[in-house]
Amino acid sequence: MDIAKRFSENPLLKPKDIKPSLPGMEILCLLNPGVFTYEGKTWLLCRVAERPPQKENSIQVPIFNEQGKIEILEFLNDDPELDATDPRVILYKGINYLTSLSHLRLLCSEDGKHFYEPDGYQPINGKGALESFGIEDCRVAKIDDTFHLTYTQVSNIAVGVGYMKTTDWKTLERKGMIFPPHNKDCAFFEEQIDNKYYALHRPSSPELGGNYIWIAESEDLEHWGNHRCVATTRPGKWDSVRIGAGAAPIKTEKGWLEIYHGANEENRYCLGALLLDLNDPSKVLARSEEPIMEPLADYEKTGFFGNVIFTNGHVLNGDTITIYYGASDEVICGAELSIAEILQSLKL
Ligand code: MAN
Repeated sequence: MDIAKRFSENPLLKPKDIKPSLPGMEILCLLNPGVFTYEGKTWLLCRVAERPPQKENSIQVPIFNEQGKIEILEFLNDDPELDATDPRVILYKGINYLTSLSHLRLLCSEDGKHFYEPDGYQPINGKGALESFGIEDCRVAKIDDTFHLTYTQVSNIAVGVGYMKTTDWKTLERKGMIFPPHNKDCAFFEEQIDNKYYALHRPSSPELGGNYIWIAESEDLEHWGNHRCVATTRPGKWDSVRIGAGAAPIKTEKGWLEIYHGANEENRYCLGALLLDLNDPSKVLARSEEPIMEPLADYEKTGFFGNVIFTNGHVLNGDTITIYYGASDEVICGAELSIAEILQSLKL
């Protein structure tokens, strides 16, 4: 059952609400923000997906070249070797290219509903060979006074998890890839358990296994080990093909509550919850049978890639979780969920 209370102001942000990062680019999608509070405001670290204006007979694909400059690749629509059936990714001569290039952009708000770009903060761009197709879907975990950013690094050779950290959002320390390919959807726990840091992550194992949520441990947040599988996909259910963690797990009396996304064969993305043991978070105590939120509103059902609700950020206030989410891979929306109601839906 969908138990989310959507903001009446949705969508809160659309591609046309912000400026492209460079002249000659257009914003195709504004989506999947990491969320944090800082200096009394709510902040979104948004994924901005850009591309050059398209031509009638060809697809223009932007990438970062070795010099860190944007270069445009062109694929003719009538080329028999081109497969452009997925709006997000094309296949040409056996190689995948993304149709847009994503960077991360900071927006903030006094009321959590009206967001604007503050002066003095730079967009965060991909850098180096492992980010030549951009950076995406950043989670922000706050531990002490440091913000830890875990995000998807995309390039022609890999999809993996990158890590950077900051205390002031003006200077970033880039730490490189912490979970090698194929991996994404990495969320750090915001406190240690038994003197160890933990992270949820989502490796993909195409031959045996699948797209499952895993957990790992670390002493320093950079080097990860003792990987264990926490949850698998469930045939015949709403989360039958791929699952991935959202933002940092929420500590409750009953356990760590993790809101995750699950997709089925139709690429319909819904949200559900996992409850993990407080002392051993590799142990699942309960899991949503049905989604707690699913694409129902028009802006969630149609858009760049319809029938998608994807969250990787929230703010907490007592029992209320305000999630920010990408709808139809195109716009950013907000909704409130009650922790008590989620726990009740897990039939504890
Ligand atoms: C998938 C989708 C896209 C994303 C790529 C690379 O194709 O999730 O939105 O850009 O993976 O991460």
